Amino acid sequence: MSGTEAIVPQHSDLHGEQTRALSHRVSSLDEAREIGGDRLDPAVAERVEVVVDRVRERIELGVDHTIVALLGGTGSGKSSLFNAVCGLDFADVGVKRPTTSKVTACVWGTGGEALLDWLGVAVDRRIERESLLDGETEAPLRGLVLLDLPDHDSIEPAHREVVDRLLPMADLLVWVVDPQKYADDALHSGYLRHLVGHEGAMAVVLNQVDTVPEEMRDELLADVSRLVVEDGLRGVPVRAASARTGEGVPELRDRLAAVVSRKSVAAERAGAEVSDAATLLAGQVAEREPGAEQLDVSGVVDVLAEAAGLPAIADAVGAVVRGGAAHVPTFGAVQADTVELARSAWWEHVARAVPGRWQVALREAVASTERLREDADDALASVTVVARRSRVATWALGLSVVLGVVAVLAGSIAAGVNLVGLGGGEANGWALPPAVVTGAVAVLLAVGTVTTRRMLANRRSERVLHEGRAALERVAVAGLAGPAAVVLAEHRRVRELVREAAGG
Ligand SMILES: Nc1nc2c(ncn2[C@@H]2O[C@H](COP(=O)(O)OP(=O)(O)O)[C@@H](O)[C@H]2O)c(=O)[nH]1
Ligand SMILES: [Mg+2]
Repeated sequence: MSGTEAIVPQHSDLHGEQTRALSHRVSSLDEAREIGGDRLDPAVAERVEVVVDRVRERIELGVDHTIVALLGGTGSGKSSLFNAVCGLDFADVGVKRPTTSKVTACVWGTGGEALLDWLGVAVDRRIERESLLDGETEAPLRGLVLLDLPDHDSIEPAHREVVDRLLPMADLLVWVVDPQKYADDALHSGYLRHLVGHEGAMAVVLNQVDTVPEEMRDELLADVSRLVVEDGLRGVPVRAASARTGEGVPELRDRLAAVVSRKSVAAERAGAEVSDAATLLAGQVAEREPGAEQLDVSGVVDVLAEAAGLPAIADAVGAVVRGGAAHVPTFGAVQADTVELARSAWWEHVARAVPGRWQVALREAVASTERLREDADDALASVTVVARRSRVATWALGLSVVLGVVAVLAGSIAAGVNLVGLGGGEANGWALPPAVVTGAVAVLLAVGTVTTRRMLANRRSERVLHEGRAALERVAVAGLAGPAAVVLAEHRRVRELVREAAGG
């Protein structure tokens, strides 16, 4: 068995489009349930799981085709019945078919190639039924794959294998017996007794009843039924037919049509179940996730910065550089209450976009108040707050004062004003140009130095503010926006999967 398992494809490989589509929807449903986890209402998750399991079981059998196999001993009339049901003359009648490669198949509709490949039906042993000429007469059998299997008494082990492979996928096994050999032990102990439990997918046809006198038919049918019951099979229908006269053939076709429609009803029901489960799941997610602007943490950064005294410190840095203050205060410890307020305001803004359990998940995912507070403190500690007066500026100002004094003295000499005993009280014209030049330089130097120092002060102040905010932003992103984005990405995935499960 293990040897054949390696080469036998999974049933899923054999299915047609309808089954694959349904299978994809079920997988989406299952994945959505799995990713959603405890963020879904447990009752909903459980219901979805039940649907997934049940529909998967159905999918195993495929929903595209209804597989019916005719089985029985040599000469019972399988091939003849096959032709009678198809209304074609395709299967070779009166020929022993000892090998499994000689399975003959008739497909109503199209597709099923993979299935027929797997069953080992040679390409020239396949025929498609249902042409335009048929009108609607063949419509009830649409999707049917009818198989004329090799004779079970021809080459037993190989045949057994075909039956075993077919069993899990076949919707109906029709055992064809004839009035001479219906009691054949090879049939009963070799096959029928092994099929207890599969009664729902079995039927027995007593073929060639045209060879049995009318008055003996009931008795014969009763005898066949008795043997079937003795095999342990209960509720398996036993019907008479004749491939030669056509008697019982319409009833057999009706039975096959019933199996086909039962299968398509089951497929439809499975599809509807998946849709219902998808609707249930859709109620567990929002129609969209909060956008980037809702995840923005600048409000939190504002509060943290204010609480730590960042703007005041930045101002103080500026003041020191300008020369108006002596020292800069240190960052204050951020209060837990303040952090908690900012944190919950942020969370509420983000979480209100998603249903309750996702809200809880978001709250659990983001950093705790304590954590945020500690991280904010650490982050601010790493911000470099250097503030000192510029020495160059101090020297430049000093120089401008000296130059100013020189200019005033030179001016007094020029004007002949006896300021400090210089110039002898007479106007000295030569001193005027140096006085004006020195005075102008002194003023320019003073104005330039003050302006430059103010500019430097602003720049330093802004830099502290910027660095501090950047550090706090990293904390807020790592503690709030980052973890929330992970939860919301999963929310998005669940939402998308639910949409796929719903069928587009
Ligand atoms: N009288 C009679 N002969 C039949 C009937 N069905 C098949 N046969 C004949 O039985 C022989 C074997 O038929 P076939 O379809 O090849 O049986 P298979 O070996 O089970 O495929 C052929 O000669 C058929 O003509 C039937 O309903 N009545
Ligand atoms: Mg045959």
